[in-house]
Amino acid sequence: MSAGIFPSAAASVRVSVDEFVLAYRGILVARIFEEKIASLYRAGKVIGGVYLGRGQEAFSYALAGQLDRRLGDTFGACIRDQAGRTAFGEPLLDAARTYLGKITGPMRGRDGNIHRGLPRQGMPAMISHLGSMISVINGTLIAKRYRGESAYVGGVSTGDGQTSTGAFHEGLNQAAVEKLPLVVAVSNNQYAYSTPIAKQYACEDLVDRAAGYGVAGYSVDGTDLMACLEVFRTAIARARAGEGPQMVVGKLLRLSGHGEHDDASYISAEARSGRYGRDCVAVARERILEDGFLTVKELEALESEVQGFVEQTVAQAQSEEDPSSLREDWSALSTRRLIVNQF
Ligand SMILES: Cc1ncc(C[n+]2csc(CCOP(=O)(O)OP(=O)(O)O)c2C)c(N)n1
Ligand SMILES: [Mg+2]
Repeated sequence: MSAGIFPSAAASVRVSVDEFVLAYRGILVARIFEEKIASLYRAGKVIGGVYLGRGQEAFSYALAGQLDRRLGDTFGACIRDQAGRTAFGEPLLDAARTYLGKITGPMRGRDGNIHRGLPRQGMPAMISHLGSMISVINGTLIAKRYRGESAYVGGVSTGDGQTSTGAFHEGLNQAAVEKLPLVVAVSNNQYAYSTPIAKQYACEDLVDRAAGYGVAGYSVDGTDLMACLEVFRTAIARARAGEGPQMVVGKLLRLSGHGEHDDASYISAEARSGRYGRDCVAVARERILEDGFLTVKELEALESEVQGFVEQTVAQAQSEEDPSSLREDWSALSTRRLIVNQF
């Protein structure tokens, strides 16, 4: 299970059977949806890159699915957070429309993959520059503080590579100094593109860095949905209770290339066959059956409901209108008037 600076706190948290099954459904939606998007990409139907969260769904869901928009929580997603985005409340149809470049999508066909957001609902659009989302989420928290709001938490998703950027350091240090209710998730998937962690940092475990910032640190097996749910529940509760920033490092493996254009041939056989190379969806499924959370029949019914939901969502997006170059003005806002006047 989870271990770190507060192992006993995580151990005292209880996740109910219903919550676990709901979480399994959440990670399955993301997995099936992304498999579908990957096959559409290979069929040439997706313009732009496709970056999957395969193997990271449990860790992603466990943070974003336990934040609470009704309390004013905010979430800064990263590239492998399909599970977290959906769990936080982004309609799956928004994601399908974005990948397919549809005019009906939140980006109106301007972006083909992951820079969408729902800022009014607490999910700012993702910034590509690694580490920068921490400052953005800090900003949402400081704004809430100025407005006199209380009980809100900000979650932000990062990766191992991002922990070495200046933006990550500045953002986490600011959150610590300001004692912001921030939960930083670090998906340590053992690679930043093709760079292995041995070439990224010299400390034994990334969680060791938390102490340097003066923030609480937790380390968790990111392939274990139950452990992830428990550790994030603890971290979120502590942040909400005024105990300052929390940093959770999940050990896992990216079970795909950096993007679908990358065959990931550089990932070592040792990493693939190790404990953290396990597939979190398969591990959660096994847990459901082993602990009798659902019968085989109930589980299969849930899985076919999810399959149908994803297929229906993607089919709807596929049937919708593509943007028209004659009607759409895609110029930068600053030059829009100029272009419009030319017509
Ligand atoms: C500041 C910055 N440098 C480089 C990049 C290019 N880039 C995009 S994703 C990526 C790898 C990120 O690695 P990690 O944080 O471990 O996340 P992962 O892709 O493994 O999920 C890089 C180098 C970037 N977007 N921003
Ligand atoms: Mg990585």
